[in-house]
Amino acid sequence: MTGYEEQGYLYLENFFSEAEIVTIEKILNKFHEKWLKDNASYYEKGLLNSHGLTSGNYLNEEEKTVLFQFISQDKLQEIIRTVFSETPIFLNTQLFFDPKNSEQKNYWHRDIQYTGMSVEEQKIAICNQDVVHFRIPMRKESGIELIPKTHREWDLSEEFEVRNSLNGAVPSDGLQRGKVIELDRGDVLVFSANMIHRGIYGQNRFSLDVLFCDNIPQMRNFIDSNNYPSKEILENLDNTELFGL
Ligand SMILES: O=C(O)CCC(=O)C(=O)O
Repeated sequence: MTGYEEQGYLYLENFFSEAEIVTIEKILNKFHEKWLKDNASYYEKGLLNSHGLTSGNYLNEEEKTVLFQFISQDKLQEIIRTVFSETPIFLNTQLFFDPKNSEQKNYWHRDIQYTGMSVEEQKIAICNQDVVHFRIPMRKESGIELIPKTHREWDLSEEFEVRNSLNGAVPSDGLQRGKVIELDRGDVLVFSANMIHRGIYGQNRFSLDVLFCDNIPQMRNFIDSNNYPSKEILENLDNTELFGL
């Protein structure tokens, strides 16, 4: 399980058993059904993810406990220890699905480009802070296309133009250094949100992303404590330092 620091991602095939996936799948389905009902207009307009599965009232305490037990389980801790040099902190959960319109284009980006930091600040920040996605697909999907090593390295000019729509480029243009990682049920893709990446839509994808980040003040500002486990739920979890705000 090595290579994250150099490449910016780890692909672990067949990491979860069918039984482990089934346990969370029914909870994710329930959340998604309720979310779709309440967010139909956003879905119509092109939204392709939801977040905050562990906050709000779509799931009950028991379901949230199961999700948190999944998130904080020892098996994932092993990956976390190889990815982060110090214990990170839980950030949030997301669900990724296909856009309603199958013609909708995907978009290359770094998550950090949406934080309001200047480009110069972003160049520095990718070298000393990280948000890491653990993508856990419920179905076979076309996965994520990413540019290895860009979690710590800045763009080539072509890449910068594409993700920022400059000089006639658009964010869905192909990029030469892109590497597609296809995923199947049971696999995990761990990747840095610092990287230049895009989702590949299709195959009715349905993936849970669990996000962790460095436990540093700049990152803690992005944490919404509503997503965190209650005192009662915490008593049923191991590795509670992940939730130690
Ligand atoms: O899967 C997708 O559509 C995009 C994923 C992504 O960009 C992200 O997780 O930051």
